[in-house]
Amino acid sequence: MLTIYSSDHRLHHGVELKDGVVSESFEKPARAETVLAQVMATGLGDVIAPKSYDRSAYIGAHSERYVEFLATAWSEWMETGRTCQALPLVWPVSGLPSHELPQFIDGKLGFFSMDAGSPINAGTWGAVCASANSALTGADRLSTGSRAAFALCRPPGHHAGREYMGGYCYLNNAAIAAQRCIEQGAKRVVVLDVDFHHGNGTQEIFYDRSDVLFISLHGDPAVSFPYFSGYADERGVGAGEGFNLNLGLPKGTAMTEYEAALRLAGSAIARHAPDALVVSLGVDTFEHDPISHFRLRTPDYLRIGATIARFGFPALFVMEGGYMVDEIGINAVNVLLGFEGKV
Ligand code: SP5
Ligand code: ZN
Repeated sequence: MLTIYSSDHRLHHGVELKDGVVSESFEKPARAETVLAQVMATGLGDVIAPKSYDRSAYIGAHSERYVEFLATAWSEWMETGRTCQALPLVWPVSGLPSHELPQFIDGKLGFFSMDAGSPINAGTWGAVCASANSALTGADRLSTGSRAAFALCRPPGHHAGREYMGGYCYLNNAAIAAQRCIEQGAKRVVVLDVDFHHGNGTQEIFYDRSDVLFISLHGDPAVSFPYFSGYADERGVGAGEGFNLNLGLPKGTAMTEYEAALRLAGSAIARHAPDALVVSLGVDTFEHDPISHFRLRTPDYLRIGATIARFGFPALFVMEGGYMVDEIGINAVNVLLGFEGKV
């Protein structure tokens, strides 16, 4: 299986508010390095750099003004004389009267975010573009007949909505790839999200569409980030009604229950009969993940990959979360090896 990877991910090294203190984010460069090292060590296949894409390739999943904000936020932040990373601190929640776009960067940061998990610094936009371009390059491989590809994206993308960043995400790589598949001729696409967290951004982007079916397996939002989406009654709207499937799972979920949910996903995928399957591949479902609470073990990831292969559709794997850096490589690549039948 081909891997698409850019060392430009290193340009982004974010901070995170943890227990009242700003410190290094769980979402750090070593994550992608560890996955790449495991791709090489297992001989998964060739590794190539992403192609370049025009910004217009991100529109469709995102609004133009949001992409413009991401591209210019750091320079606007610096113009105010600050050199620390830019973090939002105020949000237009439903009880506040104005949802107009502010002119000042502090207001814009809140307007275009869902949380303070996506800091912006000098290298963020460069890394974000390389990440999205990796997913686009993978989508183009599928469109030209490949059975599978792995976009080793960093930063991740599935929490990013049409007009907001959050949860370590900026551009929604999986949604951008799914949209690219449609634009390149796919009639139907499925995005299957196996990251521990609900893929709220991907859900939002395709919520009113019947061509892209979104399925997410995740920690019950009553007790898990992102808390405000991921429930079973979120089934899509308008033409998209019935094309969104949320499978929330309780704390402590292990492989037996996880596989049952994956089989349910498989039935829904078969009914949709997609031309391409985009897998939002997070391995924060791991038993030792520092921010999650499922109990999947390293060999379980081989079975997840084998199960996805049995669905029988061309698959683009897009890297999302996974924060146990020592094991993120073996767990992520196990899914890919399982898919390839190399078990
Ligand atoms: C892509 C992805 O997996 N994003 C996840 C974003 C999660 N953000 C919330 C992190 C909360 C961390 N809580 C720390 C608890 C440590 N015991
Ligand atoms: Zn996650």
